[in-house]
Amino acid sequence: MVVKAVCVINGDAKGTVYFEQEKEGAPVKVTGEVNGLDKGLHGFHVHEFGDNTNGCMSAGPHFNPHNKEHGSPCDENRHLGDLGNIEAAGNSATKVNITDCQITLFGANSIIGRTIVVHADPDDLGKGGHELSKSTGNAGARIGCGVIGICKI
Ligand SMILES: [Cu+2]
Ligand SMILES: [Zn+2]
Repeated sequence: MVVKAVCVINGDAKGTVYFEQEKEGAPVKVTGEVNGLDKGLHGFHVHEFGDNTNGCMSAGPHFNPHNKEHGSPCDENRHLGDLGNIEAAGNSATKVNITDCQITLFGANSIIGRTIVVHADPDDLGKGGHELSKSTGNAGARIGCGVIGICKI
């Protein structure tokens, strides 16, 4: 059974991102676009809580149910929510087109009800040597966010 979800991102960065998973265990396709980003890479993560009562800050840390270190989407040792970066070209909308094999829309570790956060700076994917590299990728301020919700198939 296919599951689809959607996230409306608000803040200095605004956009809409869709999630689609054909069945439990299948990769999740993440597509959409984000506006208002400066040229370059911007960290793009699922954060733990679907709580935006204090803006993007109340979304908590990166979603990390397996107690791993921050990493790249390709790493085995990564937070579940680590989706890497999206790359803005400058003046046009930034396309999001990610296929991820770790996030899921099924079960206890579903990302539905959690928050997508877009950051001001590049995610160094855990390899930057900064004190924050292994926790946040040193991706800087949270410039846009939104809660992931179930959408019509
Ligand atoms: Cu983040
Ligand atoms: Zn992380």
